Amino acid sequence: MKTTQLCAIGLAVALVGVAYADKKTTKPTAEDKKEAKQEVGLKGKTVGKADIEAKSASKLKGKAAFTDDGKGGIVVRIEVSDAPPGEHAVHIHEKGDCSSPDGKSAGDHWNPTHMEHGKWGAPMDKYHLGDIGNLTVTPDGKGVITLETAKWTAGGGAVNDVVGHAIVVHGGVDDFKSQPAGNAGPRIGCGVITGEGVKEKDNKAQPKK
Ligand SMILES: [Cu+2]
Repeated sequence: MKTTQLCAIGLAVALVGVAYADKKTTKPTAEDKKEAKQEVGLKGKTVGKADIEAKSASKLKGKAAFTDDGKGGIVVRIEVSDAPPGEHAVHIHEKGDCSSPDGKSAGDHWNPTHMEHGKWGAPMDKYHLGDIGNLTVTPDGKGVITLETAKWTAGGGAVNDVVGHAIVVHGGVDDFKSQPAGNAGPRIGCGVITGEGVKEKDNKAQPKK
């Protein structure tokens, strides 16, 4: 009897401990955030961002930050949580419209260079400027993907301006081959890219031709 009681108390203490530890890890401190930013070289000023919302009945949440890399390029860091573990295609899609429940309102891939779909960095530039790649989500439902490139601009209205388009996270993996979009399955997350530090009248999330 006594042993049973002791066990029960021990279990209760352990459970409280686990709950506490969980709570601690889900709330990153300012220090953690600073470290994460330095880790991927996001020291420059923020030039764009997107809040990624759940689509196709997923529970996904996420955000994207575009920052100046100080070398004439842009770094994007996209992070998701409450996502299904595994690999998920991430693209920039043409229209800055995430209004439909299936995310299809964001249209096709953003492809200002009129190339075929492919893997970022493929020879002869045979990929879309929105072909970011596959993001790996760990069993805790979290994942991060980063990309640094001089092929994008943000906020100036150039043909390669990411602002006004949408980040889309897919349920499946991008095979980097199938046309026009890598056979990546349903759209489980979508977020319109808005400019930071650009004039408000230029900052509307409108589809570009
Ligand atoms: Cu896509």
